[in-house]
Amino acid sequence: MHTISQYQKFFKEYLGSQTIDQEPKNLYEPIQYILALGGKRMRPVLTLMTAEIFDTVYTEALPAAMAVEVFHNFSLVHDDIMDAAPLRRGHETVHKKWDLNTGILSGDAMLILAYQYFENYEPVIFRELAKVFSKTALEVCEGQQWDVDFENRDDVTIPEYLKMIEYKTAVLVAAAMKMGAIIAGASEECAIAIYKFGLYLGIAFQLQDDYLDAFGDPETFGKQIGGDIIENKKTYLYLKACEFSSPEEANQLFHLFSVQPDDATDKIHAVKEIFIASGASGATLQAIQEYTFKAFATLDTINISDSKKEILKTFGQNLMDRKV
Ligand code: DMA
Ligand code: MG
Ligand code: MG
Ligand code: MG
Repeated sequence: MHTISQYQKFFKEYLGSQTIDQEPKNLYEPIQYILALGGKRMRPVLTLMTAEIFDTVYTEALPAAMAVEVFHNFSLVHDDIMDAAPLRRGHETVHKKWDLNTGILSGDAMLILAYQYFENYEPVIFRELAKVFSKTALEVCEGQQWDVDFENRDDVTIPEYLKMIEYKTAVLVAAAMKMGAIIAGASEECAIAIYKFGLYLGIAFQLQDDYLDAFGDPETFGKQIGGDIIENKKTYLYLKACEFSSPEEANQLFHLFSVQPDDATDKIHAVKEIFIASGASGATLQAIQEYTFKAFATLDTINISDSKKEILKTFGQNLMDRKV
């Protein structure tokens, strides 16, 4: 087995070898731009890693890993439009650097491009990968729709929030792993178990994404701190703060989330104070741990060696400790 940084390196090389050199460049330039900016490459690394866990060389999984990453970037470009985000990976978002239409169309082009990578596989595997991909893509779109619908609702519950992040985020993490298992010819039972591991890990990942959106270090985070607060996102932090607050504090929070000031600095500051004072930030950190450990518990049901389980645990542990 390889290390996480080796997988990252393999994937970077593959991505570099796949430069899309096509005319016209109207859409390919923004696609190259967002893909080259990189990020953690968590999802493609999971595809490569899972293929090796089930005893196949990682190179077999490179096209599928690429499909996963290109799809992820489609969802990010659209997400940044939906979230009115100015920054991604420390750089201007695509719709800011170009314009709204370029954002929408280059995102859509990436969705198609992602699918084309499956043509590297023989028909039986192709069909299975395509099936997972379509299901996942539809679920991500559904989850993203809930996310924006929730901005305008004040009765969102924790189970609804968890379902929403399962759809918008966790299903892709899970699918990235399942694709690795499919390529390796793992049993149906193993593919289901690894999917479940990915779902829990993905939920922990999004909980932490929401936490870092408020409490991350602006120097390293690469996105605008407080973006979720500006957009009135009903995150775990917000929902727990409502649950734990006195009626007066909950009212204050409710009021803060019903205004859209030109300068959001004071709003962000006040909301973060409530997140901390109410115990919501602590509860979120605890939930991140809980879901990471739920992921680890599913490993007991998979018939792989202890050293391979350790590799997946290290991966989960690293995610839990991340700052970006
Ligand atoms: C994003 O949730 C989910 C998808 C499917 C891109 P988010 O808006 O919190 O993501 P980010 O913080 O990266 O903008
Ligand atoms: Mg979003
Ligand atoms: Mg966003
Ligand atoms: Mg976020």
